[in-house]
Amino acid sequence: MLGRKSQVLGAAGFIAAAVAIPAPSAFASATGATPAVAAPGEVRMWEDPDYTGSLYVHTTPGQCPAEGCDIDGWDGDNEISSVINETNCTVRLWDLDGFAGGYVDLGPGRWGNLELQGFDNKAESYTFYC
Ligand SMILES: [Ca+2]
Ligand SMILES: [Ca+2]
Repeated sequence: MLGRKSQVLGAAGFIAAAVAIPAPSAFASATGATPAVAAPGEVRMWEDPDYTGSLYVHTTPGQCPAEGCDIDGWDGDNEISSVINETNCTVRLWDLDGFAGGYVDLGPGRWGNLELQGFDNKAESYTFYC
């Protein structure tokens, strides 16, 4: 497991180092950053504020059982910092796996810094309420 994480970080570092920096916007796209958008009906959750870093969650309510979905323990638990909710549902982020512990409800819209909701780097699972 440790090796996998190191490989990911290593690849990202190599790309960043190899790219010339003509302009900030070009730099962002050249590093393979995902666009800070979600398609209608989707929820996306990123590692860092302002929809940057790794895109850890990319889902729709239809892909989630009624009780909720897990955030991967290696790629996302306690790391989510920004969310775009392009559904008509509320997505409840849970502090713990298994839809337990404290939570925050995010209605439709853009949530660029979960620190403002007191929920930065906390979510481990989530449930849709539609
Ligand atoms: Ca984070
Ligand atoms: Ca989890």
